[in-house]
Amino acid sequence: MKLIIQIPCFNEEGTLRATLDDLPRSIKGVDQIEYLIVNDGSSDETTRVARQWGVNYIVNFTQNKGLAKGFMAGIDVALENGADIIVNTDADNQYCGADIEKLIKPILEQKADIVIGERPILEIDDFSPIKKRLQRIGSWAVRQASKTDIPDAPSGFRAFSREAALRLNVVNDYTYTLETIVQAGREKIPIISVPISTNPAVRPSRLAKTMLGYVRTSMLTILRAYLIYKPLKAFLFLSLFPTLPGIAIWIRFLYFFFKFGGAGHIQSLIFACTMIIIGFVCMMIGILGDTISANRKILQDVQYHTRKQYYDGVKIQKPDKGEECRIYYR
Ligand SMILES: Nc1nc2c(ncn2[C@@H]2O[C@H](COP(=O)(O)OP(=O)(O)O)[C@@H](O)[C@H]2O)c(=O)[nH]1
Ligand SMILES: [Mg+2]
Repeated sequence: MKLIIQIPCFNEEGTLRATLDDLPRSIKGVDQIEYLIVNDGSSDETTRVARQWGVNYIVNFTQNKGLAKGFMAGIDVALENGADIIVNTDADNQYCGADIEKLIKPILEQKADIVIGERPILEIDDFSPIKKRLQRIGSWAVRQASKTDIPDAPSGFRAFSREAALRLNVVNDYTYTLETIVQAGREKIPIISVPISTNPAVRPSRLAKTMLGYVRTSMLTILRAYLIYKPLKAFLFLSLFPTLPGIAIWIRFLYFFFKFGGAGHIQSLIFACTMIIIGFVCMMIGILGDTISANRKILQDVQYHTRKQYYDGVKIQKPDKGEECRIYYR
């Protein structure tokens, strides 16, 4: 059983060493632990710190591509190097290395394929009351979109089984955290949550530079993830808003037409027809989205089998050369 712990980094020379030092060197039930960092175009000494510490893999982006792309690139390299379990943690030492054992336990016991670390949000002093409330609302929205019961959706402390990692798909550029939960819930990948502890913050958040920007991007990400999985339901619901009033006004027009011999109310008729047409277009978009979504399921299945064949193949072919650090340029 091989565990690869990956850390996405963007200019983390200040905190990376402490984060790496805190990671476990051995865990019961795991034969081998390796360490991977994704350097997302940092302009500081992140890579040097990682090499000096002795990480096994560095995925290097020459320019900044965002957390979601960094996360997926790390997953690819971990799969290629034979990870049976992949843990993601943050470079600012927010999470406790000792909790990794708790995080991977449900995977070792085959009770889940994805495990999310649940932070004690209400007890974190560094989070303002408004941030705590927004986190609660955001996690609620993800639970609705994903039909899961995950309490802390934006948590970056998570474990994935190899099987779950082979199925992961992230299309937005901003963050992987929300979309992966929606995917797991909608595709019935077993996902659970375990309580974890956190360390005090050492620097301001890089991802949530402004609260408003963070909320807007998160909401768009959740909405987009939901639309990918449930376009028909979403657009049928949306189509009710113009269609129902349109039909009501149209019936009113018919009433006057037959009762008073057809004079007047032309504006009402035009308005009613416009509303009904808008509703119809919405419905058609839903049907189109649904067909595209069926296509996506087939593509995803093909992608899963291709990935499985490829990564399981290279895993067997690549003997451990005992190199101290493999660097991947992406
Ligand atoms: N790959 C990548 N990682 C990033 C980027 N911005 C932040 N991160 C990493 O994402 C993790 C979480 O970032 P942080 O600022 O602590 O966000 P927060 O704790 O969610 O508020 C850290 O490991 C960062 O280094 C980015 O642009 N690209
Ligand atoms: Mg952080």
